Amino acid sequence: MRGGRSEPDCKCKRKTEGGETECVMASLPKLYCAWFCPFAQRAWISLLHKGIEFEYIEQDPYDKSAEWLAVNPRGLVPAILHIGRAVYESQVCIEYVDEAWPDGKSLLPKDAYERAFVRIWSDHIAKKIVPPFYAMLIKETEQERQESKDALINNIQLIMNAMSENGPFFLGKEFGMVDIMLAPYAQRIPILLKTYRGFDIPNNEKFSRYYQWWNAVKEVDAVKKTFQPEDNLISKYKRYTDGTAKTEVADAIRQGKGLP
Ligand code: GSH
Repeated sequence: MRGGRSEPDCKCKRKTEGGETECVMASLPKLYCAWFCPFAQRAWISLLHKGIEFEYIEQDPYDKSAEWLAVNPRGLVPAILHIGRAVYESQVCIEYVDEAWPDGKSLLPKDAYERAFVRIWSDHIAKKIVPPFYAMLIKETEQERQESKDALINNIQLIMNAMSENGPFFLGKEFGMVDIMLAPYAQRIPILLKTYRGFDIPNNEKFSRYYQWWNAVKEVDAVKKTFQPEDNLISKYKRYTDGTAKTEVADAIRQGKGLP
């Protein structure tokens, strides 16, 4: 168990003045996560950053058991089970966590335009950064990988240009949704793309705002707590580079379809 309480899903009853109540563990939100998954990492960071007590459940997302599909009919991590109802899709999870626990730190700004701005750039990450990241690992020809690399660099430059001028985070002083959306990939680029494709975002004047951003994000407590040993990630992602990955993401990239 990481991140939340370590006790098992407890069904015990306690006597209180008002009568019998269920143990607090039964009512804690549950995060269904997989240690290696960048999408799940977003939900994990959100819960940690908001300071919410939760139960971490390591879920094998490739085991499409009836029990798992009952939590998330799409069979993907992450999912958050809260008050008997499941929320899934990483982007939705970030917004849900922010809205269901409105106290304390906010992951999205209050202003309607700024919220829209955050969603526009979250969408950019989902559609323009995540696909070329995976394509660089999965595509078999040098030419396809080069095209993905060009797209990745270009689309990182676009988001970098949209970052607040003084930073360090996307919107400025507050860490939030766009930072959470991008962090798992910013973490994996210098580990996975460097190891398997000899690529990293150039650390030069042109990308200085990107590195200012990443140097701040990787020091945020909630982000740091989700980091896994680099060697474990490298081993886990090998299957993407040798054609053996049987995942929905790998299938979508191979078939040139949108990601799940
Ligand atoms: N759009 C989903 C999200 O943003 O939450 C994607 C989640 C996703 O693809 N998760 C992967 C998964 O559950 C693990 S990294 N894969 C199961 C499978 O491919 O069968």
